[in-house]
Amino acid sequence: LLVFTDLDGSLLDHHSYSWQPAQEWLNRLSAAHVPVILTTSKTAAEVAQLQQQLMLTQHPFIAENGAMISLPTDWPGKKESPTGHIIGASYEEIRHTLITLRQRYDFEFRGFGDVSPQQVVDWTGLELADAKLAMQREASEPLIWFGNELDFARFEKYLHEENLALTRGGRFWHVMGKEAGKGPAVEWLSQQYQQPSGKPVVSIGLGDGPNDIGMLNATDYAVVILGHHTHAMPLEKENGAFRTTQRGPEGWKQGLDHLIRL
Ligand code: 2M8
Ligand code: MG
Ligand code: MG
Repeated sequence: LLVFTDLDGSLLDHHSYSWQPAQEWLNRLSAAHVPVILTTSKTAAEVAQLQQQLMLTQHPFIAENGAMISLPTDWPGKKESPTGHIIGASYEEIRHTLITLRQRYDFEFRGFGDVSPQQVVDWTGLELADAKLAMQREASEPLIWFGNELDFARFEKYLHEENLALTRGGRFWHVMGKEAGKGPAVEWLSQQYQQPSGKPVVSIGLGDGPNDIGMLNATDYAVVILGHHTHAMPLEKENGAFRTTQRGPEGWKQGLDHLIRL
């Protein structure tokens, strides 16, 4: 069994970033040696800290919405990792494209690269030190769009022409390379866990937002956690999907209570 989980609004509470209601399940999964693979739009710097706090450092993680896969140092299949660390465009390339498009078309948005750590604190409710970790971007840029819908459609089209894509997180739009995403990252990592014996690996995905749909489609079982947004969460296969009535870590617990009977 493998567990892929989103953080914000899923394992972590949308406002307090606490995972307390999920702790009991984390203990059980750890005792059963089930890898819990953090799959998030957060940066590697943020995830490294959370992995320590959650006692998950022995497992790989997926950061920046799938634009970054990090493997533990003793990972056996390391050589086969896709194009190194970053998938798609680098943060510098993304920022360059964003600034060029804004100068050319007067698009109204602000990304993490445009603002102070205090502004990120105000947007997210993170502690200042954590906001600074969230600003250590390597392969994706979160942004807030202030313009109109028509301009947004043009923005998206121009990003596509530059091989960039947009996905929706809990608070922000995220810009990253077209080929990056939680779905492809989960598929790649799941394959790494395939036993040479051919014994199938069963996976569970838990997520609350539109940026989690790829991950939820790529796992055998999906827990759609009730989100703080109004976006639809259509999945390819509705069988095998459980939709929680609780939010954040309470919903996370509810999902595993439903799927796993110990
Ligand atoms: C950003 O990501 C969340 C995830 O859903 C969002 O879009 O609301 C990221 O930039 C992440 O690095 C940061 O920790 C988080 C804080 O809420 O916001
Ligand atoms: Mg989320
Ligand atoms: Mg997320």
